[in-house]
Amino acid sequence: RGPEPRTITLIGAPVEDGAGRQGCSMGPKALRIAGLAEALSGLGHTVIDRGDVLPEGNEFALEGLAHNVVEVTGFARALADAGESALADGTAVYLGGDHALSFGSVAAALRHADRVGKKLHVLWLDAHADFNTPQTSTSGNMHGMPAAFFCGEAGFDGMLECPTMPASRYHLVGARSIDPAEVDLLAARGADVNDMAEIDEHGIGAIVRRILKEVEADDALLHVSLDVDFIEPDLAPGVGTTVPGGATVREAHLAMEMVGRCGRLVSLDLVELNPFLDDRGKSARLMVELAASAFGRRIFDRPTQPA
Ligand code: B3U
Ligand code: MN
Ligand code: MN
Repeated sequence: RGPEPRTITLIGAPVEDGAGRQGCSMGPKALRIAGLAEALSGLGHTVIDRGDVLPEGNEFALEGLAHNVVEVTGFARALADAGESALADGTAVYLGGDHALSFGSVAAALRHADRVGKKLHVLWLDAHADFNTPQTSTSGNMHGMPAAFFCGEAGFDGMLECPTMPASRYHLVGARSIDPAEVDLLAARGADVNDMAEIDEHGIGAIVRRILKEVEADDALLHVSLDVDFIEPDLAPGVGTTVPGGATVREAHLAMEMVGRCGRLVSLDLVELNPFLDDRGKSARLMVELAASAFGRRIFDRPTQPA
């Protein structure tokens, strides 16, 4: 017996202009070669690969420090539209691409949630908070900014049409590198920040269970954003921004299996995979396995959400 069958649209998002180094544009291809579609269809889901999104032309500009605004905005707008139509039919998986793709993917989820009259929660599995704005960023790299955007911070006016969400529904798990200005902003907005120390103290199961209970209590939809650097660099070397002390394969799988059992996942980002830095496809394959867990792969049937 497998999970409830769903329609899953794969959306290639070869954006690399949000990151400080090149290579993430090859991510969608690597995830396909690693067997993403086959892993999901093997669970009984209907998988539609709609190919890679092309960035929309624009002349958008931002004040402050933000590199490649036109490229990132072009992808964000195209992804928001592609994602929104995919969510009308079921669920979406975004094949990144750097984390700037989440300007578009979360915009799509927020538009969809608005349309069906539900709240959206976002589970952000990442070493970083990605909560900078063009005013606070010291790198100017836009992959460090999407969460600030969809939580409604100022500084992104006119970039992309979408409802925003309160930072209390932004659940960061795995954090171990947050800029000082981000720390202040996250605290001021009441974001749900769970750092590695918290994982060590309580276990990732307890943290994710508490988050999913909040999602349940709100009768909300869930978007999950999985950054390769959430995982320990030795286990997933294919990423440009490694930070030591990351999640283990077991911790990452447990988090994703719990997401899979909760039945509220509407969209999943697989981001920051840089095949140029990977070790024989190891990180790509791990991302595929984790995606399968999020869509219901389990080792043995047991009751939903253990206490
Ligand atoms: N917070 C830093 C570093 C960073 C964020 N996301 C990644 N790196 N991948 C910044 O550049 O905003
Ligand atoms: Mn990130
Ligand atoms: Mn990161």
